[in-house]
Amino acid sequence: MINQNPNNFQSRFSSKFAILLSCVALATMGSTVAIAQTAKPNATANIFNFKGERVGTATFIQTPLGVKVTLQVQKLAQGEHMVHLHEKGKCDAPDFKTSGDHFNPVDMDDEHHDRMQMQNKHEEGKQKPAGDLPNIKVKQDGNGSLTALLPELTLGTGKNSLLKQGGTSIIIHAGANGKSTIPNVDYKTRIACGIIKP
Ligand SMILES: [Cu+2]
Repeated sequence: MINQNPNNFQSRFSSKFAILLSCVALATMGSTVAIAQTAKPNATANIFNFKGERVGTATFIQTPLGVKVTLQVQKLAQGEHMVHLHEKGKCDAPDFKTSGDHFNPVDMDDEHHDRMQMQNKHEEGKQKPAGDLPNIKVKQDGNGSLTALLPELTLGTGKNSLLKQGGTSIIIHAGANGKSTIPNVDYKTRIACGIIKP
């Protein structure tokens, strides 16, 4: 609409109001697009022991606070087991060494990194790898479950993503805190592995 009389207050007012309204509309559209782009896919991992038997399932859900992990296991030895996300999406039996080291990307902005260091210290004052979960406690019947939030990780894009190039995996160890659940097997032994997939 062309304002033909610039001295007409009402007309000037309404065209300014129209511009304001379109700004609000554009801003609203912009944030809708941003929300759509940050909505991340979920992921799962089927976990197998060295014999190829399925011993667990993990699901991964993106939340605004990080990745929420739900782990359920069965047919495992009673006791506490360490659980970590490892840096490669490979699970070659029997030792699962192809899963690589602990997943610990360091691609964080400084503020976030400082906050994480305050929250996440090991006994020795060393920062815990971003993909370390709490130990899972397996009952006498071989079942166990656990949920945890991994605030430094994402299912989106970038180095911190569980779905990054080359993938990631979830590893269950034979024991925790220096104690093994299996006689004559070191507590650090990798006893089960699952590739994390979208
Ligand atoms: Cu591990």
